[in-house]
Amino acid sequence: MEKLLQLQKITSEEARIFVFEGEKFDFDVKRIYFTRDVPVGQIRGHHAHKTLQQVLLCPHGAIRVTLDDGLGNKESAILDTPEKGLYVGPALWRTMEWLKPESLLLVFASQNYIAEDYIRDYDLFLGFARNQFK
Ligand code: T46
Repeated sequence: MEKLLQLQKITSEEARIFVFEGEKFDFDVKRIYFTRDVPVGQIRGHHAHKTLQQVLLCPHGAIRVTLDDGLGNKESAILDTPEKGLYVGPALWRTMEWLKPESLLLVFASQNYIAEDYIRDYDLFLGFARNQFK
């Protein structure tokens, strides 16, 4: 379920540059956004998407991402280095816990914001997840 991706690190004079080439995406990126100014300890998410695909990066700080496929499988990954990305496909209930101050969650998404793509009720999500594999 969990798919960690490795960014290329380029160390140049007095800088490190992190690169994630387009062909590593399983989808065309339609939208990029980031979440910041979240207090340590706050847990966001608590939803799934019906179709949205994303790659999550934490270029600064540390964020724990937990994914639940609604079929009994739950996995967590700590994004605590700019070298790691996490692919998150559809039909995964996700939570993101801010572990360090000033942590930044950068999201590359396959489609524009569509409120109807969200499932925010866990019981509805369980039904959705089960139907996916019928
Ligand atoms: C995700 C995780 C990883 C908008 O009006 N437009 C937008 O483009 C977005 C992204 C959000 N919103 C509204 C919808 C909610 O009322 O802003 C509020 C908070 O959004 P959301 O519940 O999506 O926030 P997070 O931090 O729980 O989730 C975010 C992404 O939005 C979501 O797609 O999978 O990061």
